[in-house]
Amino acid sequence: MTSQPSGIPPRQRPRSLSGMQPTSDSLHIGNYVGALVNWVELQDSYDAFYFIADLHALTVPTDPEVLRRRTRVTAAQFIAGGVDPERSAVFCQSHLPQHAELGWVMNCLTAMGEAERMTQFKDKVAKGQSANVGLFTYPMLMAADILGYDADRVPVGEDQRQHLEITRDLAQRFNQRYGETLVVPEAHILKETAKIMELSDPGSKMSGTNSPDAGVVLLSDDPKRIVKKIKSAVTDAEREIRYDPEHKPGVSNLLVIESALTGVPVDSLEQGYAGRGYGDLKTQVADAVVSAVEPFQRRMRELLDDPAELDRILAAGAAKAGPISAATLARVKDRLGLLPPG
Ligand code: AQP
Repeated sequence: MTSQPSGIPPRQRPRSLSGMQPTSDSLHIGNYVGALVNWVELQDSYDAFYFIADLHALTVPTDPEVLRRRTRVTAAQFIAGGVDPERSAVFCQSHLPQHAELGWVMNCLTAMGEAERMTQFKDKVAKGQSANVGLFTYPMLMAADILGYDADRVPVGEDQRQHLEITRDLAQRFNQRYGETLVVPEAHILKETAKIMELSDPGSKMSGTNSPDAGVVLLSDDPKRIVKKIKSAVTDAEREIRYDPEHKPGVSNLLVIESALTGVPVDSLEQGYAGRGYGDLKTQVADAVVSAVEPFQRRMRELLDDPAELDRILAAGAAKAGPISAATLARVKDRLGLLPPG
């Protein structure tokens, strides 16, 4: 467990925490193998907190009905992917006002230049996303999400590494200025699956909001559509199937997806493909994805057929998570010198 500041109540087990935005109609295979699979694994040894980042989703203008639907879909997909709401708190970020309140404290702790260095913000603006102040301060709200739960480990994909680093810097800064108050978290990023690339452009990260339809496998895609997308994946002009992300990014991406879904290490897959062609690789990867996605989709449909039960799960998750972030916020406010209410 991460060393615990003296002001923090003792805990039986370390904590893991992460979130995903409900910004598209479904999570994609990159969210799944890059993050969700690790969330599920950490449940065994950590007290786990997994939330739908609906406040972060407001950085992209979305129709209210669509946001409501996507929020329930995201919750259903967490559970269909193996998050167990009996063991892990599954909740909506917006249900607990302490996220936004602690986010303000993080804003006030962050230097402008520090925020301006965040590459995700710069990339999104460069790609033409209209920037609002919420998008600019996204990493500070994310820091609040994590620090509010005294999280030890944060399972995320590679794209979140810089945000994790600023979170650590902010926790250390707060502790230096005001005394040991916040746990400094560690990122949990598994090397190979940390960045799943677009099928149609293996030079770009697979993204729910930025990738073209042909480049992204959604967990809700019909199996026939999945097969079609994988068969059309960009590879290269050679014939050899080997893991070499620099020279063969398309082939390497397919190998990583297959390995993550089947549990067979990439080097064993390479050996199995010796002397075979890209057609075989694509068929096998498509089979692996379809086999993983079919039971996932059945479970997702069951959950979405009972929105009241989903809402009950989210309420129970908030009831479990809320007192923890409320206690951290109270500790932070006290250290800052904010008077308690009368
Ligand atoms: N391609 C990816 N490979 C591995 N992990 C990934 N993650 C996202 N894309 C990949 C991880 O999934 C978690 C949720 O991230 P998110 O909610 O930011 O999802 P997203 O697909 O990145 O969503 P957007 O709306 O499409 O955002 P942008 O525009 O940033 O891509 C995180 O742990 C993330 O690392």
